[in-house]
Amino acid sequence: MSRLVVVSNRVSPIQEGEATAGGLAAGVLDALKGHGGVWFGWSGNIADNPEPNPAREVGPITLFTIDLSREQYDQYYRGFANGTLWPALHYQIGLGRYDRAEFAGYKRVNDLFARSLLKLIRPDDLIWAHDYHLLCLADSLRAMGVTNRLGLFLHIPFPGPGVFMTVPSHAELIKSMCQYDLLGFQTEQDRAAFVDYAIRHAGGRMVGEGALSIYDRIVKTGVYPIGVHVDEVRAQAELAANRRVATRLRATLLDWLILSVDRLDYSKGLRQRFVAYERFLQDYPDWHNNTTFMQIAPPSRSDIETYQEIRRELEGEAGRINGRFAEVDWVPLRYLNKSFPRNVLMPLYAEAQACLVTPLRDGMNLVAKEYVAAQNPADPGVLILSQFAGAANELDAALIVNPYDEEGMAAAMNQAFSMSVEERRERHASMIAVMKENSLERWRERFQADLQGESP
Ligand code: ADQ
Repeated sequence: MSRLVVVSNRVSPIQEGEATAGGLAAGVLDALKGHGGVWFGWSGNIADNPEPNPAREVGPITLFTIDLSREQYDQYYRGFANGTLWPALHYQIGLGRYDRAEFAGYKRVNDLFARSLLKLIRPDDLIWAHDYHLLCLADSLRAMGVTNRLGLFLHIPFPGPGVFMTVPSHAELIKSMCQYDLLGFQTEQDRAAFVDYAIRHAGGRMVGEGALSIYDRIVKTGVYPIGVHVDEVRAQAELAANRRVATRLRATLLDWLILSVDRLDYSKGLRQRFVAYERFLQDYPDWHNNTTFMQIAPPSRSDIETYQEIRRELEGEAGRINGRFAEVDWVPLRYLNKSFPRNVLMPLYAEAQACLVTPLRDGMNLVAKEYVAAQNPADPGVLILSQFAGAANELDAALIVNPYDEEGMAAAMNQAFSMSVEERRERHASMIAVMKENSLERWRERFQADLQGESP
């Protein structure tokens, strides 16, 4: 079996034996733990004269990191990746910007990653890159003569060509992406959108299941919905040692808790969700004095202006809604700008009778899956899920809502609280079955096997 080399923007600061973070980090660590391998990426540090950091061994995994200069960080990370690609790929074209110098800086950092990798890789290594930060990495590696199998998994959506083409460098990006051997997407909609662009605008043609002939090469495309460790999440949610914060929370609550957990990001639909909760309080007054909506949303990317704006806006909305409805003994909305460790978060999920996961767009959304996995199967809570989260393709037994429809979301909250235990159990069992099928193990096994050129 070939050695696996994982490349992602950030390498998580992991320690052996420590509970790991969600999503990408957990999946990558799983993949590397089995047979060992290398994980390469940015350290998260900004330095005046960036140098590669000494390698670090964590069990069978070797971590290599590099620092970035302020200019590299500004152009690559803050600029093109998060100022241009993130909004465009989430269909938020009004929030994006484009600057040629930032795109050039993005390509230079992809080149820098490639040059650093060149010193680490062996001829038969499998190289698995992650996400929108590294769309041009394969192009850089090929230009340096690398012939290894190269795969990219895109964690976020890929939009229809009409939206993607609003990024002025769209043609160059697609050409670079086609230097990978395998392109993995979260949903069929994302894969189909990429293929649509490739065929209609880049001269590609299908030559087999998911395979494109394009730019004189064959590129495979596939759908790999990322999952969670279902049993591990439930075990964490139940563990008495993890439940201290959840128990404190319960002691302060009235009867009903609706929970939302997100990074503070405009793609997550937080403003629309706050307004929908206000609508729920307005249209269904029976739930006054016994319901709490708790939004956990630690700031992210707070040095980008659009992120500062959404933060200001939400603080205003939370104050306004509480001002309108609160009583001396009832605060309807609690807004927490902080993050919780996973072992604390899982019991909080288990405490909530409903979870609102209503992004305007999301590649997958692991909070939705973690919430379902954390529930007690005998008395599970209800997931209210946006139709625009990748997770809605699998979790169709959730209450599916349109995040732009505040009345519809308010009605779903009312329905969740009024649902019989039989119906809640039935919906929950159906979602657990799908999630066990599409587990995190299966995600990485399938991607790795396809990259290697074998079926699992
Ligand atoms: P994110 O946009 O970060 O990830 P999401 O999948 O919801 O979104 O969350 C990733 C992880 O972060 C989860 O495991 C969650 O528990 C944790 N997390 C989120 N908010 C938190 C909070 N407030 N406190 C503590 N932990 C929190 C990107 C894509 C998603 C895709 C993932 C994985 O945007 O669509 O599902 O990658 O592919």
